[in-house]
Amino acid sequence: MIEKLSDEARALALADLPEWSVVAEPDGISRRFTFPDFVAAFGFMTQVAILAEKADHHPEWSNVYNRVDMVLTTHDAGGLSQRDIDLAHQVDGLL
Ligand code: H2B
Repeated sequence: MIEKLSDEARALALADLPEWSVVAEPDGISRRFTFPDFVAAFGFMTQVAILAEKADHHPEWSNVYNRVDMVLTTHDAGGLSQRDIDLAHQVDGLL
């Protein structure tokens, strides 16, 4: 069973993810992505979907035209876990 990160591990991990913000409800991290248009935004979402499915770890997200809002949280852990940190790095690597 995956566990929530300790406060210490969380602080360390977030220092390496400067574009991500902590959100309280659900306990996780969020980032807004803006693209030139819908096609670019949806192409990004397609790439993230492939990564997420491979990792069996899925974002909470929404899309409005050229904007994608993403929250990473681990339902199985009830909050932020290493899986979210790993996926955030993979997502950042797509940009
Ligand atoms: N994604 C996220 N974000 N959190 C989870 O706890 C989670 C998931 N659990 N994707 C996975 C799927 C689980 O439901 C399946 C059965 O492995």
